Amino acid sequence: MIALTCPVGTAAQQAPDAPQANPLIRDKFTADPAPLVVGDRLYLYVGHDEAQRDEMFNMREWLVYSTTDMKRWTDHGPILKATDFKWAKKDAWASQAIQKNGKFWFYAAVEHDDTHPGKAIAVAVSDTPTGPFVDAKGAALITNQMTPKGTHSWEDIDPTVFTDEDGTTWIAWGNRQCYIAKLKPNMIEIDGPITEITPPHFEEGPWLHKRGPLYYLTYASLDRSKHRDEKISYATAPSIRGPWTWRGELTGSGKYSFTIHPGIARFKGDWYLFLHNAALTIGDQNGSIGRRAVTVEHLQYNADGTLKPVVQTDAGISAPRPR
Ligand code: FUB
Repeated sequence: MIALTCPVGTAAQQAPDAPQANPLIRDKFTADPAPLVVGDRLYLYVGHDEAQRDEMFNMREWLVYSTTDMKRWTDHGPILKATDFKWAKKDAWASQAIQKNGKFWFYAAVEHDDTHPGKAIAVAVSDTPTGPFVDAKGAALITNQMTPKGTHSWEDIDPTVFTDEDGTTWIAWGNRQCYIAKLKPNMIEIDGPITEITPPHFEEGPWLHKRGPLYYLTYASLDRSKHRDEKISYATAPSIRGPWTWRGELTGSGKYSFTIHPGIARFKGDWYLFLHNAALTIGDQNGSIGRRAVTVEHLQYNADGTLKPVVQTDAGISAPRPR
């Protein structure tokens, strides 16, 4: 484990020097940020973008970073490869980790082998947030075949996990269709039916969280009739079971990026929205669809629980929290 003064990496001259400025990680391309708060530390799980030239995605592993002050980040290195799941072929796509029963459970999208063609959701487990993580099930938790209504093979991606006040953990996921199901207490099996909850313009990257009495489903959205690139939208509900009310767009698109991906956390009393864009250049490699960079912005609520629109900036949280 190497302690680094953040932003992590060698290309810090590309953006404002403030330690909290965007992008957060500058020596590697990273995407699909998923924060997890454990005690006084925030862990940030990301996919490692390694696309060469005009390759679309080349993502082989997940990385984790952590911070105690949102200024200095520690690089804990890779925690797992897609091929550590013996039944998976490739594609370390979006993930989220959660703590339960004294263990850390890591849910992630991968490409299944030919026994279950299409994308699938894997679950790994560790005694610590930084690993080592191992396949917790020896098989996919969710396969493309479990959601037969879907129209394409990459429908079962982007898991988000959330434990409700009664102790039940829920998993939501999807691309074009958004699904939700309960997890059994063992965290490696679905409990009961898979329900579709697709909100308007849902594309991918759902993120579940709760504040006060309201549940939030935040996601990458794409109104294909109007826009070329994804934005972030959200819905709220009085219960994890819904009904979900669409609240519209939360952000614009990530700079130069077709995709965007929300990850939300409350840390030391403040709320944060993690995202990615494609504005980072490393050496002669520019940002692109498969070379993204994670960022963070302040997240603010209105008195009625709706979210204030978030403007993506280079300054990020080095700028004062808006009031
Ligand atoms: O990073 C690969 C895929 O792109 C993710 O699974 C999606 O959310 C999108 O960011």
